[in-house]
Order: sequence, then C-alpha cells, then structure tokens
Amino acid sequence: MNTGQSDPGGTVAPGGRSAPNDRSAPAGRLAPVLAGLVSGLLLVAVAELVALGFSSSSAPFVAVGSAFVDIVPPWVKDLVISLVGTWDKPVLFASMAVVYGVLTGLIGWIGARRPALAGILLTGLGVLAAVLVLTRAQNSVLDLVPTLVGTLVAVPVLRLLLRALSGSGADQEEPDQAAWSRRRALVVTGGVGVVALIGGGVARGVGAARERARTIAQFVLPRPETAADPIPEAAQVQLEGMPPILTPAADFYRIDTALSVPRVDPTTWELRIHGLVDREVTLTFEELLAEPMVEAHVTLACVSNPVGGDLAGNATWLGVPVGTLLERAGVQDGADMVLSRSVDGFTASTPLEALTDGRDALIAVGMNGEPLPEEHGYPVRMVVPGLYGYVSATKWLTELKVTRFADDVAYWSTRGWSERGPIKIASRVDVPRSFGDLTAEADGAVMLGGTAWAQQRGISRVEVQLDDGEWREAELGAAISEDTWVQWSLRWEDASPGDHSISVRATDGEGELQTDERAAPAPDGASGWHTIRFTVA
Ligand SMILES: Nc1nc2c(c(=O)[nH]1)N[C@H]1C(S)=C(S)[C@@H](COP(=O)(O)O)O[C@H]1N2
Ligand SMILES: [Mo]
Repeated sequence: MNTGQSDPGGTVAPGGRSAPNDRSAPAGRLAPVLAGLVSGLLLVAVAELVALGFSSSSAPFVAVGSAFVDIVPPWVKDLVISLVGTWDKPVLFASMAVVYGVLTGLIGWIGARRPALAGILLTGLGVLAAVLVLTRAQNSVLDLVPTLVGTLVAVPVLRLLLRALSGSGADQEEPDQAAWSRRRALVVTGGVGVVALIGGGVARGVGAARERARTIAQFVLPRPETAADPIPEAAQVQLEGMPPILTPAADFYRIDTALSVPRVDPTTWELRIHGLVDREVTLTFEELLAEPMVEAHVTLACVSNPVGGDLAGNATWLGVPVGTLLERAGVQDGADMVLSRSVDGFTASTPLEALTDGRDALIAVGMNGEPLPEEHGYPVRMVVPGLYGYVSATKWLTELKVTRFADDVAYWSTRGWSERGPIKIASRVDVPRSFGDLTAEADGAVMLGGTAWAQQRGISRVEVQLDDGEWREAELGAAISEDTWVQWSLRWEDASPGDHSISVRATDGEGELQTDERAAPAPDGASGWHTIRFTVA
C-alpha cells in the first residue's frame, strides 16, 4: 500500500509506481483525513474520560446532543420521532457521530496543506463543543474542563500525526526509508485511533451506567396494579378563577423545614422498617418499585392552612400501601403509632390505625404520573388520606419506626402542635377573590365557586350565604373520591350591583356540618366558615 505523502518533488511508491504528486494517490489523500478523524476521536475520548471526574453532564457527547435537542425546532423533533420512534436518541447520536466525523476528516484533509489552520479549526470545534456543554442548565464553568482538556490533547496530536504522515524531513532520507517511516506513522495513527475508541467507549459506558443508575426512577415508574378511577370531567367546575381539580406538581403547595431540598440518590436509598416489629425490613428503591403499586387521588392539606387558604393540593399518587410493608415486618401488640423519618431528620407521627385500616396510605414514588419532584419528596414520600401533612406526609422518607405515642414524639409535636392531626372539614370561596369584583351577566346573575374537602368522609353538601340571606345549596362538581376535594358553584340570579359578603360551609359525607367556631391553625388545624367581601359591578 502506498502510504506516501507528498513532498515537493513527488515520491516513488514502494510498489514502484511513480506518482508525480502523491496527493492524487487515494491512500496519500486519506492519511491526513485519518489524522483528523483520529484527533477528533481523541478529543472526545479524553473529554469523556476526564468527565468521569466531573458532573455527568460535563461529558461533551451527551451535552452537545442535548444542546442540539434544545436547539432544533419542535417540528423536526416531531418528524424524527414519527420516523424512528423511540430510536430517536440512537439516531441523534449516530447523526452527530457522522457530522463530527465529516468535520474532523475535513480538518485533517485541510491539514495536509495547512497544518496550522487545521489546528485552529480543531481548537474551534473543541471550544464550540465546550460552549454547548455550558448551555446545559445544570452545568457551570467547571464543566468546561473535560472538553477543553480533550481539545488541548487532541490539537498537538493532530499536528504530530499530520507531520509524521507527511513524512516531514523525508528529503533527508532515502525514499524507501521515508515510505517506511510514513507507514509506521500510519500504524501509530491507527493505534491512537483504536485506543481512543476503546478508552472513550469505556468512559461513555461507565458514564451512561452511572447516569442510568442515578435517574432510575425517571425510566421505571411502574404501572399501578390497582389503578385509580379516572377523574370525571364534571369534577372541574367550569368557571374562570377556579383552581384545577388536579393540581399540577409545579403549582402544588410546598411546605417543609428544608432550607435546601434534600438530594436523595435512589441507588443508595433504603427504607428501614423497625421498632415494635417481629422482623426488621429493609427495602432498596428497586425492591420498592417491584412491589404491587396502588394509584389514588388524594388531596393533601397543611395544618397551617388558614380558613380560606390554599395550602392544599390534589394529586394522583402512585405507591406501595404502607400496610403491606408493615404486615411484612409484623407489627407487635402495643404499638399505636408509626414514626416516619426523612433523610433530613423531620419526623411525623401517624396513628397506626390510619396505616392499616385499608385507606390509600401509600409509600409514594409517583405524583401525577411522574416520579416525585425533588421538592415533593423524591424519590419516596408518604401520603395518608385524612391526616394533615405534618403527621403523615413525610417527604424524602427513609425510615418507619413502629412505636407508641407514649414513647416517641414527632418533629412538630415537640413544638406545640397536636400529636394527631385528622383533617377538619374545610370549604372556601375561590370565585370571587376576597375584595374582588364580579361582573354581572346580561340578566344580572353572577357565578360563584369554590372548593371543599373532608378527606375520608367526602362532601355531601355545600351551602352559601349571601349577605344576611338564607343559606342556599350550591351545586357540587362530580366527586372523585372521599379523599379528594370537591368543587362547588352557585349561580346568584338576583345579584344587585354594589358590595356584598359571601360565606360558605360544607357538610361531610357522614352528615357533620362544618363548625362555625373559629380556631387558629395551631395546634390542630383552623376551623370556621370562610367569609369574604366582594363587589358586583
Ligand atoms: N421531610 C419533610 N417532610 C414533610 C415536611 C417537612 O418539613 N419535612 N412537612 C410536612 C408538611 S407540614 C406538609 S403540609 C407536607 C407538604 O407536602 P408538599 O410540600 O409536597 O405539599 O409535607 C410534610 N412532609
Ligand atoms: Mo403542613
């Protein structure tokens, strides 16, 4: 094979074929292209290796790919997905590899005549990749290091390879000798390429495995064995200003003592069940995910919610019934409470009965069809219908201690709050807002609406009082379950322009009327009817 590169006078190929200008021989032109490809490969391989010591998102291959995904217009994404389906990612990476190969090959080709320019171009490519790495939201300046180190290694190697392959200094050598040294250079180039390919491949494999492990929940949120009934469309009252019947996770109220959200790695997470049990049980995240899952719509409420407040939210939770796991551990006689503990030290005392009486008390991993957001307890939290969050809804859960109220005290109970916290009947006016304006319809009527909840009992009636009038029965939106809030609406036909007041009260599914006795949130939840003033225009 003719590995010769040109020198001004041309060379004689080992096969004896005379080549006036060796660049015209295919192998002669391909050698610098190979040098470009190998240097490009080396850039990525070194960067991937160095990235193992940095954040996973500092590796250029994936970062450039995701930058690309963000940059391409949505219709291209839709087209690609419609063409190749779930192969979109492999196709993306393959196309990236092809484009990158063409670019680096071209740089090598240019380098045959203009090695300095080739060095500059490869540097430019490396810097461009580094900039794209920096566009990733989670990346900082430090994440530039892997790509820049890769570039710093690859550029001099490109120059060396180009020089070696061109047989620089060949005019001082015998033609045979020059050809031989070029052949040796080609072997070295190939060797560097193979090492870079293997090294980079292994580094990428290790990086990808780590990433997969870290985000396991992103991919394997299991299907429920017991699915929740679909939410009836008529549950949502169609009135502007009404909250959505299912609260999106991003709008879900957040209450906790954590100054910075605890970051829990699901691959090392464990749930330990101990205390008054026959045998301790420890579950890994994977083991938890393998358990039969239950899906339930449950409205959470905070004990600190004032009358008429919005520290309540309704979500579809996916998780393992707490009772199943307690049964496996074997609860001993005398126990009456489970103290759940968060990785950040927060604890909640939940009456044992609420976890074993068959309600949808869950060790939850999913919220509205997605893994829990970090602010809402990722990867695992507790959800218990009918109890305020502070005695039941431990986020970043890691421990269940079966115990007795007489022996253990939870976080808020040592700070003046009741050790038990059943949710009180609540109802509020959402439309109008307090001191808001309502515009009457053509016939003089105005639409009023709101929300009511009494988890575990459900809502059987909502009544509204306008000014000092009679209590009128509001129309209820379709109920989802006893554990979720209900929306109500009322068409006030004879609304007169001017200032008015509105009060609301609910009756639960057991016939108990919400008390009008005013109580502050501490120690066990606010009570009283929600009354606001508003104006009809
Ligand atoms: N680890 C931890 N879990 C916690 C809390 C907390 O402070 N730390 N607060 C609880 C309280 S008071 C409430 S009302 C709910 C709120 O859950 P959310 O933030 O997902 O709405 O979480 C509960 N779980
Ligand atoms: Mo709360």
